[in-house]
Amino acid sequence: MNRQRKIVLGLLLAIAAANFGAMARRGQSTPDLNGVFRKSDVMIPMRDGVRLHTEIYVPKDLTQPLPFIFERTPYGVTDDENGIATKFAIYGELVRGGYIFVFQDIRGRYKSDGQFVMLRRPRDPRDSQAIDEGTDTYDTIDWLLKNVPHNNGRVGLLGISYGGWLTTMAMLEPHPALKATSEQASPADMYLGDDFHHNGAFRLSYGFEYATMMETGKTSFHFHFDRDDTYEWYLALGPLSNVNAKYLQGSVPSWNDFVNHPNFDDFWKRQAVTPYLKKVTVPNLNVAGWWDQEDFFGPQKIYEALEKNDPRHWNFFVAGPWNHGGWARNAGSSLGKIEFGSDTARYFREKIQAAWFAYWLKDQGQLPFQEAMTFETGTNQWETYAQWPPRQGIQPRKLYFQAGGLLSFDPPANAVAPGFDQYVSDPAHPVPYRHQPVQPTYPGGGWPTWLVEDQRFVQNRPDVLTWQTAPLAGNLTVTGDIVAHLFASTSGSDSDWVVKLIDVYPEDSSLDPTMRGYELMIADEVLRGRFRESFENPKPLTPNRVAGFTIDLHTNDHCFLRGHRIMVQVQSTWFPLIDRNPQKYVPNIFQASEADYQAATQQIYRTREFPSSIELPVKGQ
Ligand code: PG9
Repeated sequence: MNRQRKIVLGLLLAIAAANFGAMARRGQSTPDLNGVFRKSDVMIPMRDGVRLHTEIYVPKDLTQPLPFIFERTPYGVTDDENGIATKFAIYGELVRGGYIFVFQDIRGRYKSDGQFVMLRRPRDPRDSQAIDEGTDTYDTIDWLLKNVPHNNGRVGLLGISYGGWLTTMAMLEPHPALKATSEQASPADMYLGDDFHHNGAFRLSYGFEYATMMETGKTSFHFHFDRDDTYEWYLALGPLSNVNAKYLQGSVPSWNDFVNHPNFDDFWKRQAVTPYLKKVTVPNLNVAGWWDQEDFFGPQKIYEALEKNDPRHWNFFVAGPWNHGGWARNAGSSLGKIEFGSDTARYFREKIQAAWFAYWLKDQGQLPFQEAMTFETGTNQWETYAQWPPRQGIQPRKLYFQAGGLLSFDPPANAVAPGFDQYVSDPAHPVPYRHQPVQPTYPGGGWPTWLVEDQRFVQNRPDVLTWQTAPLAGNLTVTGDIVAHLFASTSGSDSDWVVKLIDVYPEDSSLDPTMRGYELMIADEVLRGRFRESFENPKPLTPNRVAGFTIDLHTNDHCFLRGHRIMVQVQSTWFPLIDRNPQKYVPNIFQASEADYQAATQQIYRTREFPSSIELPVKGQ
């Protein structure tokens, strides 16, 4: 290519890349890339004859063979008014690096042939005829290498959430040309911790709205709620059996699966991806957001599973202050009202993701870090670690619940009567998980930022209990796994326990007035009491008998700053995020009747014998 053409192409790329961020922020389509790429729209045949719709973008004036950046999606490869895939909105930094881009609709979605199956199980590799998302990726890569000229024989695959899961599937039987992957917010286990359930508690609004979105046609569909506040709609719905009786009539396969598999049975175990991840087959960058409202559990568990067999040191972990996919869009300098002091998402895209693919696919530069890199919120700085979660310099310490709503590092001294705090949990008046009105999950609305909403909106409800420390005398950083140990009883025979770890901002006049006293949730989780001993074999709780409940609040990297308080809230409903527990044991909550739902008195103990606490991995003490 002559020098002049090279300069023109370079300029076009630079202008395009510079415009991406601003345009994506304004919700507009990407700059016109017709001058930059030659596009082809093809139907690629898979081994069973099914053809998948694929768009390929080759830089017009390439000077040397280039690697592929490949993304597969169930949400549609749609084009903007210039005929360019809207996917480019998140790829500005990679466009600048010079790659051949490939975007594909997966089986049964949008313009691809075949049948869509929600999180299709991995195939049995002994069955040479069997297909799964991994074989579709394999077959596509094979076709690309043979049919797209000027490729350098290397492929990088990435995707967020469903796309992250598709990426993870491709690692099971990888094509030899697949040289780097980045699973980003991939679900790992839909029963234990991702979109559809957490610890066996059903994620009602997400499960219902996502299943109907994906399984009502080939393109995404949004259920029409006849109320503005979906909290009211779900409450008026009554027992879950009304979903099929009144609305779906058995037509949505995933909903039927929820109903037919209320426990952690083979259905969920075969769908979970972690058991298949026996070794690291491709260099992989796992990416998680601390406030990911959908799949925060997944990337942590995938990293953890792969890490057990990573002899070539190919498994990496990044986490930052993002919601679901927040690293791919915008600057990432804030989330809701929370400020991070720098453009964390842009940093990820430029310094981590772009560097990652350049290293593995083009032999350029260095790896951006050695093992794990996380953004420590509070102090708002990037940190690197030799392992995740780190062990060195970390001391597990327990914060105990005390009388008078206090939390302290001293164990409760004795069984001061009554030795517990209590509330009445009434399924007829469940605690909203976010400010009302609760708009539908997709599109738009408050869903993407609900995890950073100020928790004061429920603090004074009689069915939400609160304990907090005195203002901290110095910074306190938690880096690693946070675990709640509750000792609790219920007057019912089943109960949900929701635990929230909160950073309480000081009433400090130097702060923006809306941030004074702000209650920012740092970690949160629910456990359905029936699964206290086993997710496979639920058991009723014995009414009014104290039992221990261990609730993993997952890893984190957060500094509670001097002057802030640490708070814990406990409640038994979180609606309509989580379906209401009838609080009376029934074998399958999806078949509970209206009459099964009953109020229950809940007691949280804080005595020497039953010392409820939160275990924190405290750094540097
Ligand atoms: N969280 C979404 C999802 C992934 C996989 C299965 C079900 C839902 C997503 O954002 O793609």
